[in-house]
Amino acid sequence: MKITEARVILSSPGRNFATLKITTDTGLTGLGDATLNGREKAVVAYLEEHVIPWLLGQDAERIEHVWQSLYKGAYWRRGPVTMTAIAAVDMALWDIKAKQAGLPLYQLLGGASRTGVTVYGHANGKSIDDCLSEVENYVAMGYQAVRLQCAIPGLDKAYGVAKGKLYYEPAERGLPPMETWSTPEYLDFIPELFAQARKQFGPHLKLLHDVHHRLTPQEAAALGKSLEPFRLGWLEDPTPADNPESFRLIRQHTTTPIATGEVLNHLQDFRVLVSEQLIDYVRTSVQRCGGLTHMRQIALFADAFQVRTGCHGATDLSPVTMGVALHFGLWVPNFGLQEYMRHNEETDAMFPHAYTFADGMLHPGEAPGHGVELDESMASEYPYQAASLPVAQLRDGTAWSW
Ligand code: GCO
Ligand code: MG
Repeated sequence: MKITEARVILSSPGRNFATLKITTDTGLTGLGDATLNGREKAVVAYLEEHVIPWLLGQDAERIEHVWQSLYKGAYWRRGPVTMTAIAAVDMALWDIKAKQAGLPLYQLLGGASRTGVTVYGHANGKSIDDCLSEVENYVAMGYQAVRLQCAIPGLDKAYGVAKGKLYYEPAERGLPPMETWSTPEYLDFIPELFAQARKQFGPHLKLLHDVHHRLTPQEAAALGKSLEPFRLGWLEDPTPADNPESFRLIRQHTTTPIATGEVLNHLQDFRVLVSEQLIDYVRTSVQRCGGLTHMRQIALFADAFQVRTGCHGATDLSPVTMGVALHFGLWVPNFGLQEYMRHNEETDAMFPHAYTFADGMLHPGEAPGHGVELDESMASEYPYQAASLPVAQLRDGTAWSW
């Protein structure tokens, strides 16, 4: 089955998405997600200039061969742009293979290991009360796990709090917005948020929190310790994950479960984190790490060390990624939890999908392929708008991790 056409479709139904559409000589088509938030056009250029010319004429059935050729053939290895571009191709080819077989993708992976994919919602608030009432809304919708992000008294902005409740989106049009960060205020405040949440919601609701890379290992260890009485489901990205050895210090001091790796994109990035059991959940996603082909490898490696999946699923991962992630999550033996930051109505309408939500779980559905399509005429009505993620500074102007 030869690849006859491959195109990137940019759209912005409230936020930007880059979607790769691959067509074959059988008429079967497949979709992959190529969105890299705030750096979309770098991936589009990588695909259009360097990947698509080679892809045309390749055999769509040889997914592994295409993956290895794109990865090894670039000579330059890893990195978010390369791995997102490869992921888009990989997702589209798995979509085609499953459509060719007439099966939902999870059946090709080995079938369902569970009845559904448990997801967590993103509750955010301007105060503790505001945040807890958002948690209540998620519980009312059936969620069994909720991540709590709250404004910090004394700071103008904090990750995860803003514009819209259900549809949180950090990127803003134009140049990057600036946020001020201060660790002492944050460390003083967060334990109180979780003390109140645990008291209000009892022992069983899974409560999560994203530090968003802002602490030093020592500060992260201290935070993990102070949160132990409230038994979090996980503490996410407590310190930047690009120095995996720094998680040793966190691990030595706290039993709070740790999730990391949404910005990582290769098995080698996780080798120390996983093999030394420094983390409990791997956060990378099918979209960030070269697609299903490589995500499988990372997940099965993690399984050998009792580390589970906790895949990234923010709004910048399009419904195409969500579709593939759900087939993966339904199959993968060491599934942990899947993030589900809901898309806005326009996005859901633009990407008609087979996945459905019930009782705190998503199910990928039974449509052949990954079950997500793109309404191209609608996409053409929502053109790409340049947008950037915020950048953070300390009060004295020092650049900080956002
Ligand atoms: C999360 C993430 C996101 C990122 C976003 C950046 O855990 O959901 O941290 O919200 O900030 O994906 O594009
Ligand atoms: Mg995160």
